[in-house]
Amino acid sequence: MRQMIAGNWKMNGTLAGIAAYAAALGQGVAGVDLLICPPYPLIGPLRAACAPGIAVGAQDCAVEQSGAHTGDVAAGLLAEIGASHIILGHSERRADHNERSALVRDKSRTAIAAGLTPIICVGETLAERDAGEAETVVRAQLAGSLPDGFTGLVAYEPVWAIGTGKTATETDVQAMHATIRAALKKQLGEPGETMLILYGGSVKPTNAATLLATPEVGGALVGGASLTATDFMAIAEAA
Ligand code: G2H
Repeated sequence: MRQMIAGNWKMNGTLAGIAAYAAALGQGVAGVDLLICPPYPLIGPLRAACAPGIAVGAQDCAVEQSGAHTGDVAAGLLAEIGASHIILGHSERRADHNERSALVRDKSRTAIAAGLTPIICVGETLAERDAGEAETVVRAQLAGSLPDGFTGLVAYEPVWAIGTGKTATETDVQAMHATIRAALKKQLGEPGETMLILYGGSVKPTNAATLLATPEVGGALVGGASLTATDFMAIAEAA
């Protein structure tokens, strides 16, 4: 199965930097799906600058389809300007904006109705892991965040490994991805058997090959290392 390497620029990137970044990605890497999720204002310009085979996505959307919601952005508009995917339920949104799994599930329904493919993020904090609750927390997030009949991707991002330089060990990743696979099969039936499960959390060129070769890892969600096109391409080449 083809792996996906997705870049999450978070609140980084400039309009001035788009052309050089897109040029460095070129046609991407054969056999690997590439996706870049920049801040909202850069989605259209990045879509225009990148080769058609490189997907562009968003990092969030409103739960409503339209209306009086100042500052929010509609999923339909994101699709109209060229987004094909959308990250939902990232731990930074769960923590900074108090997003609960029920909201992530509703946003996912809105995004799918607009034609976007969601990447739903789940992951435990260090305190939850230390308390032996990592699997319970992740299972609960999956149960609460994925709507019935969900079609999309899941990303496992242990909160303690995000932007910290700490990466989960191969053993941690393999165990949690197996837990997620079992939960997806139970929750979704047959589609859950092949749904891609990305790993995210300090993925970089030096650890990508090991992580991407781990059973049940269907690709990577890359934050910091996606800001430099050469690092992002090196990760994609490791897939
Ligand atoms: C996890 C990841 C991308 P980083 O948030 O979603 O970021 O690779 O910087 O840990």
